[in-house]
Amino acid sequence: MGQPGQFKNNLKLFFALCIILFSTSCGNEKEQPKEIITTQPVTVKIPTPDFNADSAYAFVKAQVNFGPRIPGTKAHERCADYIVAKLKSYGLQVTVQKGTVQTYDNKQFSLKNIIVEYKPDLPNRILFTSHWDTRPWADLDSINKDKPFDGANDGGSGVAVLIELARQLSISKIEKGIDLIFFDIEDYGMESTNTQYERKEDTWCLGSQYWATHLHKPGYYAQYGILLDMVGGKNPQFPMEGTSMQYAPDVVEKIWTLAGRMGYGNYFTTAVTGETTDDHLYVNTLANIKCIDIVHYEIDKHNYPFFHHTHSDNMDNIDKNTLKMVGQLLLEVIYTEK
Ligand code: AHN
Ligand code: ZN
Repeated sequence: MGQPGQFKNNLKLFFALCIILFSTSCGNEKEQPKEIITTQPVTVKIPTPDFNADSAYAFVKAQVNFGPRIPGTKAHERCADYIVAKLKSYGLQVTVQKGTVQTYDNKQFSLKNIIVEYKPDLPNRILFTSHWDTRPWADLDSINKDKPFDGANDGGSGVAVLIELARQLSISKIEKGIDLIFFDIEDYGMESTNTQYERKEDTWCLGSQYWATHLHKPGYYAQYGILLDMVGGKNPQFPMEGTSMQYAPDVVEKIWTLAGRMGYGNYFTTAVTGETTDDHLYVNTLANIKCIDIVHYEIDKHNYPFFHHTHSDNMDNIDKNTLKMVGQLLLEVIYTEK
């Protein structure tokens, strides 16, 4: 509350201010700079482009049309050629890493990890990955367990999102190092129900294990990586995956917060799964690069979705809206990252 004396003082202050204002607005007119010069650099955010889900959908279909991309088959070989040719057609720098691996059932396969380097000379890099091979058997189905399946989602969807991302990068002006790695032979692993063999760990993800122990560039480093696995299903759930939470909780936090801000919070939930084995495990443990997994997982069933490693993993269960959501999220990651 004010007192009578203070009112007088306030009045004096008012007149003093009037005099100052009058003198500065009239007397010093010629000395005033016309523009305000600040020392702050002006940062203009490049608007994030629209991820094209129709393109991504077409890339899933093109892969499925080759037939199951099983190591050692013609379809596998043709699909590798297709991915490489597509990426090169965008004018991007593409490297094919070749190697030989042995599977748990003692077969030898030559593998191809397909690598895109966007702005290879920039030191700050983000890595995006997915596997492009498909599992040789629908062993989680109730029928025809020994027959192959289309792998539209498990194999097809992640690759399709990354090809569309590559296309977007090729027409962008973004000053950020980005690497895309399409890992081979992820899905030739031993199921836990297979009692014929002794151990199951490390029988999966042979392409990523090979890459992590034979980096395409010595000392290769990325700030973090994001793995896509089964990102094309209807009404998906992308909970926080346990292995990602163990090795890269800050990255999970960041990406899920961004997804929430984009309105995807109903799909990118904060439930945490158990630790799963997927390509990101070896990026974390063998290459020492923080990597998270965006993977469709049904938290209530403690399992992958119904189509996983079954004959239902076909085009009928691919949803453009899901491809759009995941693709747009990755573009937003790229366009907001410093
Ligand atoms: C295991 O079943 C141990 N890993 C499965 C990772 C995977 C396979 N994701 C898709 N296909
Ligand atoms: Zn699989």
